[in-house]
Formats: sequence, structure tokens, C-alpha cells
Amino acid sequence: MSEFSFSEHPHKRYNILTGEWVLVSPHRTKRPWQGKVEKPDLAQKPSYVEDCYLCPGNERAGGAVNPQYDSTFVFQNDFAALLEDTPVGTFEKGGLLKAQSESGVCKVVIFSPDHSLTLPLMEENDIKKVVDLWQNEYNELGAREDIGYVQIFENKGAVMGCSNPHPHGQIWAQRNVPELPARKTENMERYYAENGRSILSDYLDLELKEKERVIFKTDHFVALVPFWAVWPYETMIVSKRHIRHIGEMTEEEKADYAKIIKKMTTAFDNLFECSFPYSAGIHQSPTDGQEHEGWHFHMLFLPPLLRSASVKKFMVGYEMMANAQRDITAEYSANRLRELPTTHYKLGAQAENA
Ligand code: H2U
Repeated sequence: MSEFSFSEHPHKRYNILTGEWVLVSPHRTKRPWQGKVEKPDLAQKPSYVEDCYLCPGNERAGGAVNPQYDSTFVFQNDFAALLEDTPVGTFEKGGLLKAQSESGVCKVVIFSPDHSLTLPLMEENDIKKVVDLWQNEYNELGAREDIGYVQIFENKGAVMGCSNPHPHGQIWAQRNVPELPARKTENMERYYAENGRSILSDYLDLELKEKERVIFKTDHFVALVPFWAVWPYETMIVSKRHIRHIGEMTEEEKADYAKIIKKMTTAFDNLFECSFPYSAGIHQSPTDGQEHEGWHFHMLFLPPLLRSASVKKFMVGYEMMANAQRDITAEYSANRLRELPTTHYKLGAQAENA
């Protein structure tokens, strides 16, 4: 029998942040693929849509009217999943039925007044304003006694359940630290206690030496496909400096963060020449009053597409019953994303037609 090679043989990879495994089956990528490849999406969307509940000056579903905002705009979600005035309480029966009350604040963050834009099509300066807003919200919500964790995220594309193409994201801030960030807290802090260094600083050093999973670097950030990625083109943006949360970012770092967000989302759109759907979110230290010295800021992009603008990966069957699984390796995905043009395909087409 030949020697084990993770580019050839089925294997499991370990996620050092969550403690979960993913099954990788690289040999399956040798299956023939003659599926469809769509024409590039070159449709020009309007900048303002009369019945869009997020456009400036329009009425929202709950009856409130948006101001004539000209940059970013944040408001309390009219259909919030968490409510501020929920009393603290627990429920327990025979150790078998357990419940705990949860309170919090849900907000909607509009990235731009222009309905036709998405992050990759926005100017870096305007993405920086979104980053500024995220920083303010993290600082303000996180300072509250009743908020232990602030989750900033974006659902993009109908396939991800996004309700409206107007560029926007959300913030859910709550009393207790939710599942995934809680698991990351445990693993990051154990590593820090044992090694005196952030686990992601050490991981980044290793990835920068190995190079094969790094997509690109800017002055202060690195974009890479994590060794343990589950989604075909899952990527992570990690700060080079060990910062625990967005509140610690300097002006220069925020501008650079906007730059790498634009680069990353442009590469995504260019991959299948479509507005690339994903769920993206920031993982950072809880705001529960503890120091969290081991926490290291990072952002995750979890896109569902696999082979084209419409062929997505399904997390079904074995994945639902047993374990996450992928075919193409993280190294293959990083290589594809790295080699894409740096100009957005739509902007390239505009330049050609000019
Ligand atoms: P998505 O990011 O998944 O598209 O969700 C948009 C949010 O906007 C959703 O949580 C809220 C919905 O409750 N919303 C309002 O707060 N006001 C509205 O007028 C419509 C949608």
C-alpha cells in the first residue's frame, strides 16, 4: 500500500478552533464533470427601488420610514429574534428538559444607499465606513452589562436566505455567548494558557510558511482557506496582529481590513462570474466582562457554491447524520481563488464596453 497523502486519500481534518472534524475525499474530484457553466451575470441593477424596504426614504415593513441616509445606516430589526426586556430565568425538569431565557438586541446594518451595489462593487473608502460602523456597534453594545456577545454577520444571496438584494448585514447582540463562539473561546484560551501565544498567531505563521492555503495578504491581514474548511470555498480573514476584537483596530488597520474585504469578495464574484452568495461573519472576543487574552479576531466567509453560479454543495445525508464532508481540498480552493483576476468581472466588462 502506498503512503498516506492528504491530497490523494480520504482523511479527516481537525478544526483547532471548534474541535470538530471534517471528512475530506480528494480522490472523488477525479469524477468527470460535464455539468452546466452559466453565462456571466452582467445585469445592471437599479440604484433605487421604490418598494425596497432598505432604500433611503422608503417605508419599512413595520411602518417606520428610513431617513435619506447617504452612507451607512443602522436600525433596530423590526422583527427581532431577541428582545431586550426578556426576564432572566431558567427552566429544568428531571435533568431532561432544560431551558434558559435569552435577551438581546438585533439590528440591521445597511452598507450603502445604492441598491445596486454589493461589497465587492463598493469603493474601499465606503467599505471602511461599514467597518467603522461595526466597530462602533461592537464597542457600544459590548459595553452594556446585559450584552455578553456581539455577532456581526451578512447573509448574501437568495440561496442563503437573504431577504433583499440591497447591500446589508445584521448584528445580533445577546446576554449569553452562543455555541460556536463559546467553543472557540474554550479552545483559544486553553492554547493561550498553555503556550502564552494566540493559537491563530501560531497558525498564521505556519500557513505563511506553507503558503499553499494562503490566498493573499495585505499589510495587516491574511486571507486563507483554513486547513479544516468545510464549505468548498470557505475562507478566513485573520489579523496579523493579535487583536481580540474589532474595537482594538487602528484607523490604518480598519482601512486595510476594508481593502482585504474588497479583494476577497471580488475574487468570490470572479470565481463563477456571479454575485457570489455566502454567509460571512466576524468571530471575536465576548463582551462578558472577562479579559479573553487568547481570543484572536477573524472573519469567516461560508459560501455554498461548488462548481458554478447555480451548482451548490448540499450539507445533507452523511453530513446531516454523521460528519461534515468535502471533496475538493482546501489547497485546491485556495489555488483557484488566488489565480483569479483582481478586477471585478463586471467592472472589467464595463471598461471594455466604454
Ligand atoms: P437578511 O439579512 O437575512 O436579508 O434579513 C434582513 C432582516 O431585515 C430580517 O431580519 C429585517 C428582517 O427582520 N427587516 C426589518 O427589520 N424591517 C423591514 O422592513 C423588513 C426586514
